[in-house]
Amino acid sequence: MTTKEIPLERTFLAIKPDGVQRGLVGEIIRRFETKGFTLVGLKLLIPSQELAEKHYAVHKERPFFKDLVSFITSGPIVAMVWEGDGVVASARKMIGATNPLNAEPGTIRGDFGINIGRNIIHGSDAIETAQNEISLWFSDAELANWEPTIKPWLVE
Ligand code: IDP
Repeated sequence: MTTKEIPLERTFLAIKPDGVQRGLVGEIIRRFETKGFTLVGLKLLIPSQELAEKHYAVHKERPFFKDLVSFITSGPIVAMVWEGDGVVASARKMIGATNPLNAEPGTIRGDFGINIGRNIIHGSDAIETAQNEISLWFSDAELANWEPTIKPWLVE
């Protein structure tokens, strides 16, 4: 069986320090794996101040910026790149609304969070943002170009 050619799309996801501390790493990875997306990059790191400030640069003028950067650099995070058709928008749906109190049950934030400053996971909000975030967090050598053997059973 062969699969039709579908343009590959990638997104950047990061399990924030609260998600790691609460032991949610396995649960979160499981959700994206069982959905059918492909993991192409994965590392655990404590982000530097510089990296965190670059990542959240768009929020520089917001009142919560300082606390956000200080939180994101406070402990290990799990940085990931996932691949699959429509993965950027689909991952955002699976993550849920920014404020976990508004996030639907069944989403990661809806199932595991109660506070906007502790919302467990980051996901790129658009294809272009994803491309920028992936190159900010990962070198080309850290990304694996591979195709799961199960693909014909996932994609027509
Ligand atoms: P997103 O993570 O759902 O894309 P953004 O609006 O891009 O949401 O905000 C980035 C992050 O900044 C959020 O995930 C959250 O951690 C934090 N944040 C956003 N708004 C607030 C706020 O009003 N108070 C505290 N933290 C906030």
